[in-house]
Amino acid sequence: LGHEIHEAKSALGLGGEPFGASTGKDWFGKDGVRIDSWSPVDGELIGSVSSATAEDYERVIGKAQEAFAEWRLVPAPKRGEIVRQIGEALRAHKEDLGKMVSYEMGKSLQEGLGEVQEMIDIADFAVGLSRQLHGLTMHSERPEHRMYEQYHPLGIVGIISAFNFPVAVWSWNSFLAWVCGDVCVWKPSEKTPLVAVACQRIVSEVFERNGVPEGVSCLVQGDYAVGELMTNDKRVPLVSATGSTRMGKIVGAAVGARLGKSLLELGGNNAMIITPSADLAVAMTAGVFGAVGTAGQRCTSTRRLIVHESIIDDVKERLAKAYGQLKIGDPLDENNHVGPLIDKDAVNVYLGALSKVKEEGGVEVVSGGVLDGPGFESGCYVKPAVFEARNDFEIVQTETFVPLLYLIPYKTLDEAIAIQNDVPQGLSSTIMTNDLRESEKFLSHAGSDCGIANVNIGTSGAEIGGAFGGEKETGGGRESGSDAWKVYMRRQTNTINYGTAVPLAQGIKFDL
Ligand code: UN1
Repeated sequence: LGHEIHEAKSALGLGGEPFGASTGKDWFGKDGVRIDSWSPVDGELIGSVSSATAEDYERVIGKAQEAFAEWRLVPAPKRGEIVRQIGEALRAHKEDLGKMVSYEMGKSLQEGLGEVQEMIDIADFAVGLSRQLHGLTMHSERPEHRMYEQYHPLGIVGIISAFNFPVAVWSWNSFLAWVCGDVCVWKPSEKTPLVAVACQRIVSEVFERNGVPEGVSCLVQGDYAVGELMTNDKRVPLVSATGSTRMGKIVGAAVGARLGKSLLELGGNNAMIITPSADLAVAMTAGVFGAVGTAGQRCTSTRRLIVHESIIDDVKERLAKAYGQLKIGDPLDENNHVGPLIDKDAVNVYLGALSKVKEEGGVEVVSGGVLDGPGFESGCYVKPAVFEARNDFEIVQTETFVPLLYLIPYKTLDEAIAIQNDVPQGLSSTIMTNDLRESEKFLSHAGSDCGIANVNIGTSGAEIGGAFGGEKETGGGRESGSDAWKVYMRRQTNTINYGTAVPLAQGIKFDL
């Protein structure tokens, strides 16, 4: 493992000391507090960066402002061509970057590679989009007048990303923002600073080769304090933040106080309804992957199974059997299904949740626990657990970012939908059914209240082509596919008079 990681690190240019801030090929900021990156896989120190200081941040914003003045003048399809080359560079680095994501964050190698694939896919999507930043035209009510709308670049986009998708979430934002003509300042999670350095190096090389100005892609390392510089900064018209609802409320309030725009992707409490007509083999594969994949650390992870009472015993048996077959261990070993949690703090959160669900009256279906011994030296490996619970338990209402699944019985579909919706969050949801009436009701305006509602597939694993995001405490933002690009641009309505008279709207007369 040591050797492979060493090779990936040097291929990604992570050999030297990466400083705390970058505006492209220019790296600086070595005076801030040191951030060490420890791998949850084996507990080894991977490397360190410095936090960007307020001075570093100012230097970054200065460069970003200068860069924006130039970048917005580059025709959108030409900007798309640069993003196309970034996609190519990511293809070339897919193995190494995927491996580093897996090693620094702890997700399985397959998922690490999948995350880089999502970046490649969004690059392709952005290239097409660069020729389709359409506005509408409309008919003016006045003679010899033309009316239309256009989308202009917005300026500096601040991106605050989380540890669980340490590179893909940045790409969903930045690749779209770049074709839209914006420049980006990225504050990655302080738990995964090195894969961010790798990405910044990859894009900087492409930018440099194409003569793109320094400052179109910027990186500032650090914790919430660096994020705060951005959220309070009027020079940053849009802040896109992914993370906990707690964080999102702070970011949303700060950006809102200066009437800036925020795009929030916050917690989920995603449920799968399993009806009597469900194909249980499909439901089990989708449900178990949703609950234990990425060790339960996706915002789309399945946290609740809402199961019809007539099949709940069957589901329990199948779950116990499936969980019994899970292999937990080194995520870089393709035989394992479940890797470690991100760090020991997360392990404590997991333990706290286990005691809390028991205290509230949850009944154990599959028991949990922390693993120790050879292979588990990092102390971050835990057993995915399942409890029968009630939806109104405090712990069930909370997003706990660990592989802990709650089973909740129901009698009628209306009750199941009410349970599904009765949580503060509204990200992803799904129903397992072969009954058309049930699936249509679930997808109707009286059905799921989430930003994502599926039938016969899991809650996690959304494709980049759709708009991604959710309602209620999930924050309301949409990113990635569909028309999510519009948030990265400012809309302008234009009316042009090509006649010689000045007819007023609404039929008003004003003669001089
Ligand atoms: C996240 O967990 O922050 O749907 C995003 C999925 C991924 C995205 C998850 N495509 O699981």
